Amino acid sequence: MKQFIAFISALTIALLLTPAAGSAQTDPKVTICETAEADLLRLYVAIFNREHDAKGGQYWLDQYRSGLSMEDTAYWMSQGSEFQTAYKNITTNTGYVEKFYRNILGREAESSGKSYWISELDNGLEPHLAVRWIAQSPELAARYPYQVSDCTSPVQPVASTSTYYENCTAVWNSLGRPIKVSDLGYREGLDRDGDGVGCENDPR
Ligand SMILES: [Ca+2]
Repeated sequence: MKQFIAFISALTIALLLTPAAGSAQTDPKVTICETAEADLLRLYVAIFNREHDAKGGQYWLDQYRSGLSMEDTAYWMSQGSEFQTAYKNITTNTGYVEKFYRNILGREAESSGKSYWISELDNGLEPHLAVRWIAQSPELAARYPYQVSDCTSPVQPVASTSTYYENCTAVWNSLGRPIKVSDLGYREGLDRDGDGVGCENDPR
């Protein structure tokens, strides 16, 4: 029954989390009380490829505080449409790892990390658990240094890494060129063929 309720909740939140076009991608209106909750917000970044909004962030914090493990949280987050859509065309473990690095860490995988995670997946690690552990890397913590507060002060957004381009027109207006995987604001939605370069053509 508990699993069923969690499933229904995940479906609900998957609908809630579908971002409206042009909506702000960062909202600080949640509070965190322990380092694990900062990890949870970074897991949110890793799964959804964006920072939390108030509703989504609070929902998953509530689930976690109700006893859902970080592993189960990663699982149920990954059942949402955003994760499923982002990875639906992936057919190999190499493909997963390359995309995890781009989406989560915003860069291409170095060879040692790439071969490590491929072998973990080859040995049966489920993709959502790879995301769960990559989300705990010091590298992601440095990009999203959410501060544990007194449980009442909102988490501050990470302005320097929250660059968001609604579409290719916004990319070209800002950069004057295509957006690369190493650029802040790169996301899969801007790079349909997934080659690491988005908005190849100036749409203006
Ligand atoms: Ca492309």
